[in-house]
Amino acid sequence: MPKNGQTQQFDKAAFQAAVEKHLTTTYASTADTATARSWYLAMGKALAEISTGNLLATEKNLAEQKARSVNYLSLEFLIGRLTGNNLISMGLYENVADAMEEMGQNLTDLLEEERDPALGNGGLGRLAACFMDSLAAQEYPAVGYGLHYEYGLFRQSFVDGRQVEAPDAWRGLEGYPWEVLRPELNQEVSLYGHVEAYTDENGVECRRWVPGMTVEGVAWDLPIVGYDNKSVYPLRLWECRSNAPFSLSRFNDGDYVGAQYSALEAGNVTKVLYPNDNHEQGKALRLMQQYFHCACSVADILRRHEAAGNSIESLSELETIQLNDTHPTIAIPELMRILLDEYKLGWDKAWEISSKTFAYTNHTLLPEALETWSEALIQQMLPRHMEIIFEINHRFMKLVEQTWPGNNEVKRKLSIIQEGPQRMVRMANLCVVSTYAVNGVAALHSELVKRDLFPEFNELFPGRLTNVTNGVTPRRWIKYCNPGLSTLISEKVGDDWPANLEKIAGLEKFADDEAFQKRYMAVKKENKQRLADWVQENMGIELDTDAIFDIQIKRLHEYKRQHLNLLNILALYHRLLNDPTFDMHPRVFFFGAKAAPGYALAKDIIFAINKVAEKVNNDPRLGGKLKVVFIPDYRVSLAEILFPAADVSEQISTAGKEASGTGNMKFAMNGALTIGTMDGANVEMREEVGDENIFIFGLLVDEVLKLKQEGYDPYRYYHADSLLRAALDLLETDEFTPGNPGQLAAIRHNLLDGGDPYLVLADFADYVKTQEKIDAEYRDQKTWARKAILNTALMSKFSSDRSIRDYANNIWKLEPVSL
Ligand code: CJB
Repeated sequence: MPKNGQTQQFDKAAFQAAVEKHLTTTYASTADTATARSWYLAMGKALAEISTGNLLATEKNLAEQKARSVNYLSLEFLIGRLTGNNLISMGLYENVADAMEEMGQNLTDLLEEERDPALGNGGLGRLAACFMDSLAAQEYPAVGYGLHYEYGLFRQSFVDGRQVEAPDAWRGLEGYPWEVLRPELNQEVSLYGHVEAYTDENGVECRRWVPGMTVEGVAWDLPIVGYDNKSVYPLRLWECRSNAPFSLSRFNDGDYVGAQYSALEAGNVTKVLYPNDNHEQGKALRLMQQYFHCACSVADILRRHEAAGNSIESLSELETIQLNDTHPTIAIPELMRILLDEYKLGWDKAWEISSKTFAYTNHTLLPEALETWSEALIQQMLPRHMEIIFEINHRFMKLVEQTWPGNNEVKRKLSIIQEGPQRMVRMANLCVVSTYAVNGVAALHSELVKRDLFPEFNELFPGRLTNVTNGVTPRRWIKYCNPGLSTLISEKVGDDWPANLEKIAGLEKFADDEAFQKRYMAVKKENKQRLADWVQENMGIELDTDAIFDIQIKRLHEYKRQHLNLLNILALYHRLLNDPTFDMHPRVFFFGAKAAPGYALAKDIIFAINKVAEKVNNDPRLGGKLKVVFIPDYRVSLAEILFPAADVSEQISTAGKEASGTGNMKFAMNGALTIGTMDGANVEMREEVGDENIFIFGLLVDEVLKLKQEGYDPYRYYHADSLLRAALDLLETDEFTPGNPGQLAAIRHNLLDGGDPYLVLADFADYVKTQEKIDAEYRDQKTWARKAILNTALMSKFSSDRSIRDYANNIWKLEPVSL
């Protein structure tokens, strides 16, 4: 296998000819008149010629070898820009830069022309993207299955400090250069209708679905290019096209209006990504998206399986299907339906195959994020699936009865069907019952899944519930986004660390080397300058790179506690103005976060931070010590500038609420020190870097539970702590909204009278104290450098290559296959 070099034959003249050909024939432009965008598109198309060839070769090889594969089903893949990353994986970055230079084009500038494919909301979608990268890098056979949304996650801007959403047409008019249409893979997807009983030619009583309508699934492949190898795996994204006019005669008379409405909806199935993170959205169209995604993907998996000459009985030996959260759960009854109604395997055989094929990842304990769908809705849209779900539950309830005879309480709790005025299907329960493995995403989270979310399931199915700690790809999140640090690392440990992150531990012995510390901090400074330049250019705010760059970037959510960060900023503001003895090292607090459009308090928090920013950034009394920058439209391409520039990483969720976090890992790899709670993967990061190299504060999981049980009273903290009181009371005044007092009061109200559900006030004092400690320690740059270097050196566990190896060895039982 080639090592860390160019993995492709590269013929510069042929490549340049391909670029020119696309410039003229695909984009109707000429070399003398083309815009930078056309050059970028033509270059992308020329590169896609290489990746598509390798994708087809990989597909053929895997089919011939009858290789066992994983199918990663996810409603979200937050891949970010592909061009730069793919060039690195292909080992062609320098070659292409040179080829383009000869054509009068600067590669760095062209890369800026690419819009982020934002086909995901946050951590869950980004994890899926890192996992695809790690599967390809290690050549574990895989197909990613997702949706080809016409509009990705909304674009965010601020108007007078408030979030405004705009549609994200990520493909532009011209389409995305890396995607290839796969017309031969189209699928027809059924919806609505009814179920009928019939007797087959052998006299067997059967059931079948008579659909009310069908839509078409069109496959688009994006190439996932293996780093330093030739394999290219497909990220297969399904686009829904409604084959209207639909056959009215196939509808029940009574459902005429509903059916037309449904047909209109069906034409919109893949229009837009639902913008909720950690919150379910019980809309019919969302269920339709989920089913459409699953129906296309399951059919494609079966097509591949059969085309390679394999029998249906061997499905679970050759294919495994990983469900990324419960969003693709309906794939389970879909596969059962096909095995029962089309292959006529009978329940026991169908169940044996299906339950050995699926595995499920849980990403959250938050009750509002655990999906349930009304029985009535499933019944209407997917009547045969509802029958199958009932049958799965019926058989499962028998098992529960055997285990806990006569115990209706436990039955009620475990049942896939939640009784009530409106019966609901609990998708997580369906997953646990119907899969061979269920994993949480960090050690603590997986323990809580076993202890608090599914204790009885854990008893019933010993060994099924397990852990795979998340990780992030070091290719995008170190090598590509932090070239300065990458050069430094390669110099010390060799240049194969991006594929073998264990090697990075070799930096540990340089942590006390003063010369190395200086160079490491010089790289940090350059990265801070790059961010400061971006902020100056795009926001008109001038920043001092000697200040501490303190960054919190993630979705806006109460449990992530951006408002705890804000309260500390208010406390600093108060002290700078009122306490003549107070001293602080200059600090810039950066935020980047989108709020779900319907999440009022999250939007209030954005507004408050923006208003506070406006004031503190322009208040001469603060002597430039305090700056607040809310980066608009936070996305992967901005994350690539932010992570390398951070001194301090904010990971301050209420203990027990953040399943893992993955931004925490990207920060630490890039040499930021974490201020964090004992939550999610922070716990394991602390184990790796040691307590002295991370700033842990706040209540522990069990302390949170205990405090809540005892009856948490936020006013107690308010009355006892004058600094907290000052910070909170500022929100009532017009200090930040001149002439309009009370505009920021909703946050204060939520924390005091709303019961402070995420214990912001309980953790405030410890947070402030820990931030003071950071302030003091930053002043000793040598010690700080040592700690930062150790963070980089000790992060190898958090490579997504390790996560994927854990899945492959412990769950999927997958072997690499090289091309
Ligand atoms: N997560 O991004 C989401 N969306 C959800 O709906 C549920 C969970 C996040 O998944 C990440 C990847 O596992 C975790 O790191 C993160 O803690 C979790 O909130």
